Amino acid sequence: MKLYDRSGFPNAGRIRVVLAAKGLDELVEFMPVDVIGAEHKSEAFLAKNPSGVIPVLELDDGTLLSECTAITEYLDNLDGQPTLTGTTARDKGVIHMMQRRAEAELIDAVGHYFHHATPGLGPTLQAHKSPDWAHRADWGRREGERALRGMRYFDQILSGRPFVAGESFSMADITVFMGLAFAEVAGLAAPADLTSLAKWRAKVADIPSVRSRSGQTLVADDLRRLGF
Ligand SMILES: N[C@@H](CCC(=O)N[C@@H](CS)C(=O)NCC(=O)O)C(=O)O
Repeated sequence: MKLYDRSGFPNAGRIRVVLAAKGLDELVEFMPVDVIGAEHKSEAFLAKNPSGVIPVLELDDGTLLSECTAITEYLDNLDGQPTLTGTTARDKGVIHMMQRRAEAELIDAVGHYFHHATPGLGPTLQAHKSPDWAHRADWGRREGERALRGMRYFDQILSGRPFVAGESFSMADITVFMGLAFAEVAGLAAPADLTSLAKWRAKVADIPSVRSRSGQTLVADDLRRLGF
């Protein structure tokens, strides 16, 4: 399998945690994509994923999988023993519901804020992002507010259960965890009064598959090179 991604990016990080959790690193060839140079907006990359985002998993038979949820389902079910996506109909339903909320209300909202209300990843990529800057910047700021509301929602959820989708660590926890790390880099740190969220975050940071990726600092190295 080939994984088109870039170390340190939040959605790429979601799949790298999944690979660690499932012990699959050795089956994967990592194919770095120059996101800052907008390689993922090139014709060659758009042929792999028309949405123009990483990560993309290319299977040995040439099948192309994009979208972290789809990639996670594939990787988690490869050995017939899913641990991150649920085993019962009920658990699968709840995990997918929370995964979608973690995307829409947190990690994607942070991404929209970062790319449209801040200089994002610099001018080469911004040319693909904000052709109508003023309108987009306003939308981006509202997405930032949405992400902060999302954090408050997950804090409330985590005040009543150990993990985002219930009793067990799942792909929804990985998404919220990466969403919070991305938010911090984008300047949207979680408010200090969200104590359930903070306790859960410290617990998740210590789960071996998550801890094993902690050296791959989220976006930070690339941002430093851009002068942030
Ligand atoms: N819904 C997508 C989101 C992927 C995504 O936003 N990836 C980011 C990297 S963390 C990206 O490629 N950003 C570049 C861009 O938006 O141009 C997924 O689940 O894979």
